[in-house]
Amino acid sequence: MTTPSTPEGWSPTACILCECNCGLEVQLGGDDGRHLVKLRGDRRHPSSQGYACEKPHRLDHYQHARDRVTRPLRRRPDGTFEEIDWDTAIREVAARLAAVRDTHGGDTIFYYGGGGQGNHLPGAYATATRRALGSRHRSSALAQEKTGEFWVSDRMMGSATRADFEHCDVALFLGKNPWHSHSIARARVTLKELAADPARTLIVVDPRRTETAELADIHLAVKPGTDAWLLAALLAVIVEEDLIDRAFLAARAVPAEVETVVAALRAVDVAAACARCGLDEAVVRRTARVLAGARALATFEDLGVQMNKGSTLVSYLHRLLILLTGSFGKPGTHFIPTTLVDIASGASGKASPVVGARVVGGLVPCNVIADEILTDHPKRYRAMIVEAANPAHSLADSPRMREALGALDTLVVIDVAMSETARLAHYVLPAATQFEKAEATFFNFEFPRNVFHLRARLMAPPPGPLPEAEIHARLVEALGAVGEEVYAPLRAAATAGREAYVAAFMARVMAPPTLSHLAPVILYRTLPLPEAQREGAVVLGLALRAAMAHGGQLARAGFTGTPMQAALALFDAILASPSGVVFAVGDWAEMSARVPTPDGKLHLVLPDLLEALAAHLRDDAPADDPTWPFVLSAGERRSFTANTIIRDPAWRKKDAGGALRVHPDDAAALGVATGGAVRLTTRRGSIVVEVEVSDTMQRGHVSLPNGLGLGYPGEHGAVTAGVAPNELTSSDARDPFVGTPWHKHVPARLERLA
Ligand SMILES: Nc1nc2c(c(=O)[nH]1)N[C@H]1C(S)=C(S)[C@@H](COP(=O)(O)OP(=O)(O)OC[C@H]3O[C@@H](n4cnc5c(=O)[nH]c(N)nc54)[C@H](O)[C@@H]3O)O[C@H]1N2
Ligand SMILES: Nc1nc2c(c(=O)[nH]1)N[C@H]1C(S)=C(S)[C@@H](COP(=O)(O)OP(=O)(O)OC[C@H]3O[C@@H](n4cnc5c(=O)[nH]c(N)nc54)[C@H](O)[C@@H]3O)O[C@H]1N2
Ligand code: SF4
Ligand SMILES: [Mo]
Repeated sequence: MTTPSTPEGWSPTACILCECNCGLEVQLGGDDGRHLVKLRGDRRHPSSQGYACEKPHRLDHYQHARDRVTRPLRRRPDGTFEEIDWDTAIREVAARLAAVRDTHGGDTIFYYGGGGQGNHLPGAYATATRRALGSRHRSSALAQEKTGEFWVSDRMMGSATRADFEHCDVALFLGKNPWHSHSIARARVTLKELAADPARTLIVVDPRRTETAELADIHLAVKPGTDAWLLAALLAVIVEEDLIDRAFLAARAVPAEVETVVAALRAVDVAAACARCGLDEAVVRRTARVLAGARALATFEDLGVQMNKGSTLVSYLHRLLILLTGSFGKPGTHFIPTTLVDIASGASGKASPVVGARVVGGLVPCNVIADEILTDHPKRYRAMIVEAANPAHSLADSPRMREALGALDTLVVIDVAMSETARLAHYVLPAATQFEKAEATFFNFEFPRNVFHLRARLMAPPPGPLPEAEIHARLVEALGAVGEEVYAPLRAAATAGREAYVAAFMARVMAPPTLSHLAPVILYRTLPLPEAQREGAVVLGLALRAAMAHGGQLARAGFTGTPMQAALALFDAILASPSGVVFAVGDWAEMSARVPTPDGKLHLVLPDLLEALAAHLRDDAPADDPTWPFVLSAGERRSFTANTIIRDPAWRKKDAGGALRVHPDDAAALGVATGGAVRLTTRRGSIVVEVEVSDTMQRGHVSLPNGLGLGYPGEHGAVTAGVAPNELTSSDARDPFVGTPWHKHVPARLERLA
């Protein structure tokens, strides 16, 4: 095989099932030597250090999926697919997309996806295809979860932040269950350490008694959807009892802004707010004191609040909590990560062309995509490229999403499997799996030592599928955007060594008349690399950019000299480190100098969100509509869920049916027991679902897992395990600022089956 391995045949790679991308070691075997037969955590991986949860051990269900796409497919008029060869596929896809561009404008070609939890290089290469087509609008899953947080954080702190849970003394998880969903390195080790240490406090805000809440010192079981009330109450107590970190704010914030926010928070009626979120005022007050009294407070908000009513307001109040307690810029608190790729931009750009929705970080809100297509507006999206994503399943209101995808002139899907989205495509282009090409981790948010992992492929793809880098290179070439006239001189320069190559690349590609928009493909075609790492070519471009932007941090990690020297040293280290490398070393003391707001200050006042807070406090509409006595959280992370990355339900060792969790009293009232079934109805749809009676739930709150309800060809015909949550969600239930969905708060009804 093609990657360095130990004498016992262990080869380094990474888990692809959540953003942590823990380093793994794999033994290949089976009849064809291509099965992932044994997997274990890789101790040499600098951030996961041998850690792995239960999910990756059966990754062979991904590598050997029965619904793998192995040849390019073209849809026939009757809806069935025929296999075509790559030359035909590339020629026809390029011609169809070029026709859309020439008739309606490149901005009517929409791009969705670009990377899942473990594969991020497709999005980088797709930039070249998009630019060659003049496509401007795009989106990804981030625009249905994180854009609210990014947007407020960008305005307040100049960047998204992450927190240092390893060194905090107080940890707060807000609508986040890291025991299962992770998102921080070695999550369970860190959580257990927090729980075991009497000097440290673990606080969890979650309506459900989650696995993380079980470990917590303080579990605030809010009523679903009332986090804004809780945060307002916590902040109000901190202000009322004068627990704010005045010294920190004097040095870092604008005094008038502090006073404005303090005045706004004095208006909160703490007792009333606690009543709204169903919590005992004394407990909330005590929690506020613990948060404000922390030596170092680390916090994390996630989908429980980000996919819920008032999500952007909660993100704002959460940021106020971070700033008023001075929880930024010292060990154990928040920091601004150094990344090789800026995927967490909160900059607000041009509105979406049809709906006029706010675009954050260049991403159109997922919940308006169908509206951007199903209209006769001249600038509606006419064509779409979907890559490494499954929007027909993962976005709100699947029936309407299917209708929208079906209304496109051209839908091209680049995927490894015949996903729900691929089934609607005009062309399906089969991709190599993440073990058949080089791939990389972009969600590198550690601090101070930040890790980048380029993993070599474990095996060549079988005949048929191609790495996305190759697919995009062929598309860009078929569009006539670049070719040998550019490649040949760069290949010639490369024979004189990498420095000569970079000099030629800078002169021909990055200097005017620039070809920088095609740089990923040009690098892929011309930079000599070992076969097993070929798709890593674009990383050289990222290293060059990082050396210019973060020279000091690269230098501390040992990559010194001119930006070009540092970038080449870093790139060599990445290629030579099959288990990942520390590419940047940050410095807490520098964190103050690095706040990238225009005036270098932290900003507490966002007038639109202070207004939203005031409106929220005035709102006395009854929270409950008797037509819908239940709140459904649609899409919970559980032990064996990983979005739709593994489609084979046999992968899942627990909770095979993906049951609806229901409180014992609610189950008793319905006359249903674990394993029984009920009818679950929302404004959008109605389905029959298996029940798991669980005293971790509150009365009136039910939850469905994420990523289930996939059609899969089983050994004896098609199988579907569980239900697809977005058959039940509505796209208009969304945040007024950034359009993020309220998937965790779907009004619902349960009925006993006849
Ligand atoms: N096992 C597994 N891990 C994953 C993934 C996966 O599919 N499976 N997916 C990854 C991805 S893409 C993401 S974005 C992350 C998401 O990670 P999380 O956000 O942790 O995942 P969820 O389970 O969707 O939601 C978290 C919690 O929100 C709670 N919640 C529901 N309603 C409310 C509410 O009103 N208020 C509060 N405070 N909490 C509420 C739920 O009870 C749940 O425990 O997980 C990542 N990790
Ligand atoms: N109701 C509800 N909906 C949700 C959520 C929820 O909590 N509730 N959670 C949301 C969240 S946070 C997220 S992140 C999204 C995730 O949803 P999406 O971003 O749509 O991602 P996945 O479902 O993981 O789909 C990944 C696709 O990539 C394919 N794939 C795997 N490997 C490769 C590869 O190497 N190359 C290519 N080209 N394709 C590959 C898989 O076959 C699959 O079709 O779901 C969201 N949807
Ligand atoms: S924490 Fe995430 S990346 Fe690590 S082994 Fe588990 S699923 Fe894989
Ligand atoms: Mo996500």
